[in-house]
Amino acid sequence: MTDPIRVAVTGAAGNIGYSLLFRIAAGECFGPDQPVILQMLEIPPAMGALEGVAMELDDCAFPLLKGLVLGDDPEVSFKDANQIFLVGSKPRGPGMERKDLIRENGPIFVGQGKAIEKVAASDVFVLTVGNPCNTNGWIAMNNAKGVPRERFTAMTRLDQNRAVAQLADKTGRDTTEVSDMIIWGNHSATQFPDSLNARIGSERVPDLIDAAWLRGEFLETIQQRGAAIIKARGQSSAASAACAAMDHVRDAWSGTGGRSVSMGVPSNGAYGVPDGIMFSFACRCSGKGAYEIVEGVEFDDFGADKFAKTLEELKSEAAVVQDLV
Ligand code: NAX
Repeated sequence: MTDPIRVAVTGAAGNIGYSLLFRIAAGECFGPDQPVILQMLEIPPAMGALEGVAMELDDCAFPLLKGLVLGDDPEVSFKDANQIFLVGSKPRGPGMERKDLIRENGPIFVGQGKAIEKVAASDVFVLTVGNPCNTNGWIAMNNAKGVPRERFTAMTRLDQNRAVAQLADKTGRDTTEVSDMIIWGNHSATQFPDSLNARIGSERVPDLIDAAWLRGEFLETIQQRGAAIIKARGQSSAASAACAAMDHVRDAWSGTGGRSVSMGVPSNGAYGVPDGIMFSFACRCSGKGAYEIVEGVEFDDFGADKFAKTLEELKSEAAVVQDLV
């Protein structure tokens, strides 16, 4: 049998962790032939809950699960890790503004970035889910300068999946027929879900759905979907977030062929996004965490304006935590 890979998950006793860990252990992320060792990080007050999660993982007797490591020290949890899901972070408290959340959570990703550089495997691939995920991923990346920066990414796949589902629903088509539905920029309300360049089967979305809906209701639904789930469920998206995290990592590890997917990745200057900013682009993955940013996508004036706004927001988030990188 293949050697196990080490998969670290932070915030492992949280809601997303609870959905994510069992699916990874079942082989849904790395395939049915790839054994895994799960290395779970929590903060001291949550260690009791983490013990409970570990007991449940044991109780599943997963054939692919070859070990569990529990801890509150990133240098233990990230030791020799090939894949790291940075999920753990503090939720936004009452009356807290986005910039307060950035300042509150930023330091977590300083320490975790340093630990990744120090102890993770040389092929480590990192997905940041904890919000604000683009900026948190950017902080971790900048505190791990010994790790190739392309190995740090942030999650906008949930937004992409939401957009795909909305387009399929609107046209009565199957979700599998929707392609090139890319989220550009920040995982926040300024994100730009670009339906103009999306396709359903061989047809362009703007040829199938009227522009007013695409620019209005569709855009708003995707941008505000997270808030709508909180309102309905009383808790933020967890199972769908875990599903998207697995989609992101599965694609990065296995490759997407010619398919484009949305990933927050450090800019290489493409589309005029300043070098290093953790921006969601259209990416094609070639496996083992390698990917390229798809060049040459064109936007109309509406799209260019949305693109500029989400870029501005990311620049201003970076300015708030400049001292941390
Ligand atoms: P929970 O509050 O249920 O769980 C978070 C867990 O992280 C807790 O168990 C907490 O003890 C732990 N934690 C806090 N600080 C930590 C640290 N320094 N090291 C390790 N663990 C730590 O939140 P959950 O619903 O699981 O969401 C986790 C994060 O995902 C949040 O920041 C949330 O905003 C973000 N999300 C990101 C999404 C995305 O698309 N990028 C969508 C879903 C979600 O909103």
